[in-house]
Amino acid sequence: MLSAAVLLLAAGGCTTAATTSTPAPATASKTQSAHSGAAAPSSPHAAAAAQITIDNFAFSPAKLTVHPGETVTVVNHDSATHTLTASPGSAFDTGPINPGKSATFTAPATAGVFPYVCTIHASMHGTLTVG
Ligand SMILES: [Cu+2]
Repeated sequence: MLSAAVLLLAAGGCTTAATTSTPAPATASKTQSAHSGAAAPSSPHAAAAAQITIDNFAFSPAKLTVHPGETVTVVNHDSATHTLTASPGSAFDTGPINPGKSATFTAPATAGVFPYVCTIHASMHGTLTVG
């Protein structure tokens, strides 16, 4: 009994001594909060929003799959004006995007495959898949 108490005390003393070098636990709790702050891995995911770039009179990627109703950003890197227009059909249309500018459109709410073109340059086309 007594020896057990002594052992406990000794153990307690030991632990206390270790804890007295406080910087370790403090750092640990800081690391934890930093962790929970960085525990928003959804932000990098959200940053990977749907985007189509126009470069050298071509859509990139020419085939893109998005979620229904997702916002798609179209960036025009060319020195010419382009559009991204559903064709056939009228599911979406950015209208003219001036050189160096960007525009957004909302993907159709229903799943399907939607070919699109640039109404200014017939050679430019791509496919938006909603699924
Ligand atoms: Cu064009």
